[in-house]
Amino acid sequence: MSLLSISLRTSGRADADLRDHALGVVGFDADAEIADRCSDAAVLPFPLLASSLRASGPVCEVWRASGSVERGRHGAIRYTRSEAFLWGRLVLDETEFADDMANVAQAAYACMRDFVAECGYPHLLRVWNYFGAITQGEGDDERYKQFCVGRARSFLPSAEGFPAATAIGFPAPRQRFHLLWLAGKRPGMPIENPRQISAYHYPPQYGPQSPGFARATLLCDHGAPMLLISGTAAVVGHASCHQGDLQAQLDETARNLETLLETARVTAPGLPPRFGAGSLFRVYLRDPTMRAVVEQFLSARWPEVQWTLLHAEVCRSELLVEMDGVHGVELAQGSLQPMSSGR
Ligand code: 3EB
Repeated sequence: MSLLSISLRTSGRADADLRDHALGVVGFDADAEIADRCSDAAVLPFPLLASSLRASGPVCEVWRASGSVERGRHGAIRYTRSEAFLWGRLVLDETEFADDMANVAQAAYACMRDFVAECGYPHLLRVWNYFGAITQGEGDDERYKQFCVGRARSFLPSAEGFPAATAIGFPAPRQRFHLLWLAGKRPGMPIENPRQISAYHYPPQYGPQSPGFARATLLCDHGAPMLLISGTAAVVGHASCHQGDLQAQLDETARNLETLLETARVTAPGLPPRFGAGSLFRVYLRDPTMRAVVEQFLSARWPEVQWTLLHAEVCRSELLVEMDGVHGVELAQGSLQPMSSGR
């Protein structure tokens, strides 16, 4: 049994039970319902374009850990912890940092780094970075590049390496900076993709500071193996491919994801060989009018996968789509059942 289970559900099904058992709940857009039912839910301001649930209303991801959980606050951080994992988040107002993205990232990462060390979950496994206007600014002043600079000031790789990560822009011009993470008492194992140069080795044309993340984190001493997959796009080597061609970028992204899974299975043959019911993806799409193309792609390539499709901006302006997610998710009875009593 894996110690984490993750599922997608309509917000209406996420009831008060979540308060006691969920490690993290992630809602999208202005999901008043989930915010109301579960005051600890992280609601990310990405418009939800569609989901594998084909529900008309809002949906949320529910991350559950085995055993009981405890919630708390530490300064600006809100966290939930279980025996093995710490789920945390932090939202900073950019105006308090003179709108300097490097300073925002530096402050957020210092906070996260100190907190996970202090509270005994020193191994960062997965990090999500979300902020507005991600490609705004010229040359090395571009906000994503400045984010990489600030992150690196507060964050060195640990003995095992970098965590898996996502850095994606809200489609609105400027929002607060959201940092979310999963940390563990025990380390995960970073996995790289042989089709791609490691991001931390990207050449300087992508910014003065190469991005500090691994392509995935493999959890294998936590029960059944699980793969936490970083934001993945149509990048081969270090170059963006298929400019202006969404279908080709989707294909290339899928090849990257499948190669990553193949690579992880060398170490963890117990991971299911294909993306399917035990996989959950977030798909970030730059142009919301193209959503049908993505929906069609997902249902043809991975009909069983659970997904949300979000309107968002990828950190290189030529990239039209990016995906991240988890694979090897527990499909025990219960994770497929609604949490409230009635169906
Ligand atoms: C890429 O492959 C796309 O800076 O944390 C993906 C995942 C990307 C994480 C990050 C950036 C980050 O380089 C961009």
